[in-house]
Amino acid sequence: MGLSAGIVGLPNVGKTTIFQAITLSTTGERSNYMFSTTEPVPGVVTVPDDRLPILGALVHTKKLVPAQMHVTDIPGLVSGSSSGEGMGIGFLGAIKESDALLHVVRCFDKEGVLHVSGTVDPAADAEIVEMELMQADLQTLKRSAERVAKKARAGDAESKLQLAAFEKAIAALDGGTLLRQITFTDAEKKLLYPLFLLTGKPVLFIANVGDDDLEGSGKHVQALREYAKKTGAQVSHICGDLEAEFVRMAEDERKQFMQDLGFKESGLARLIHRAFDLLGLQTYFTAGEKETRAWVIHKGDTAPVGAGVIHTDFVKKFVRAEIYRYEDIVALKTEKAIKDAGKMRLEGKDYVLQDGDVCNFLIAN
Ligand SMILES: Nc1nc2c(ncn2[C@@H]2O[C@H](COP(=O)(O)OP(=O)(O)OP(=O)(O)O)[C@@H](O)[C@H]2O)c(=O)[nH]1
Ligand SMILES: [Mg+2]
Repeated sequence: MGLSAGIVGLPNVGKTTIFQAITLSTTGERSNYMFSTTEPVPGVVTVPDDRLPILGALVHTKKLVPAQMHVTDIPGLVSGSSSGEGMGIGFLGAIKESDALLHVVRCFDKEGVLHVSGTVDPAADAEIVEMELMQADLQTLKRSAERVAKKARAGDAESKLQLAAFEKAIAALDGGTLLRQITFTDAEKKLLYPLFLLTGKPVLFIANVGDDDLEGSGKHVQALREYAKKTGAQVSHICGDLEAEFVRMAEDERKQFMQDLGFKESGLARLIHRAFDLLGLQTYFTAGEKETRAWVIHKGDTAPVGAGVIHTDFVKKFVRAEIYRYEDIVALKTEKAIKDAGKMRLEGKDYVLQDGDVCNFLIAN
């Protein structure tokens, strides 16, 4: 499954810095002037999971394949972007199909780094960007409403339903409410889905903190947390500059450095885990000598749906699954011991997969 997220925010707040940190790359232009990113840049994030190498070692695997997530770094948004200021909003098309938005907000004070409105004000800064996203959604909705209005007036039932859903969304946005704060019926959601509206997507605010607030407890992060709470979003903090440094270090050096700083997990791992929570995702594994791999699915997915992530055909051709728990192999060491202990389960098509299940799917030919 192609889990994806778009990175948004004001110019010069550290979007590209964080993009590089989480994709462990040096792709893209990172610099201290506004609009250094001029077009969308795609990247791949490897989802960190401490369990994968442990599981791989226990089954004597040749290859570890972690789960991946796609991210796109885009140019900064400013007040008026939706009417052509700055770089405009044409580039938003590149993130319209994202499952979530990562909204980077500057929470570091540093005189040398220019701020688009002069002062660091996380709540106001976040709001500026969200207003532009609202304008972008309004433009999309109004265009779509116009398109269906004629048929709706002529009595076409489907068009009437579409128009009603679009108008409900337009009214919300006109009243200053983000679409993620509105409750839509399943039928309305279905009608709105093809419009890929941005403010309806789940948002994880990334508080880009300075090295003087690695805990994320300073006033800027606090202000952002309040804003997020008010608007139905979540916050994770990360020090972009520091994490971008980690990327250049060898693994041992990085571990030592993190230990010295008292980090239990890297900002990257914390961020990904928050994104997983936000999107209702979880991980199951397949484990064998050839390959041991982490797969990302939604909480509540049944075994055939989970198998479908490996190959779409598997949903239909699913027969049953042999499943054991990651904790069981850690405790018992071998699959044989798991079987002997009666902990290898056979599950059918109604089984709901759990985070940390190790699965072997039996598929019909
Ligand atoms: N002190 C400090 N500076 C940072 C941090 N993150 C980014 N910066 C600096 O902020 C400036 C802008 O960083 P970028 O990552 O290019 O910002 P951006 O949001 O991608 O900017 P645009 O693409 O122009 O919108 C650079 O000079 C970075 O070194 C941070 O955590 N702390
Ligand atoms: Mg950039």
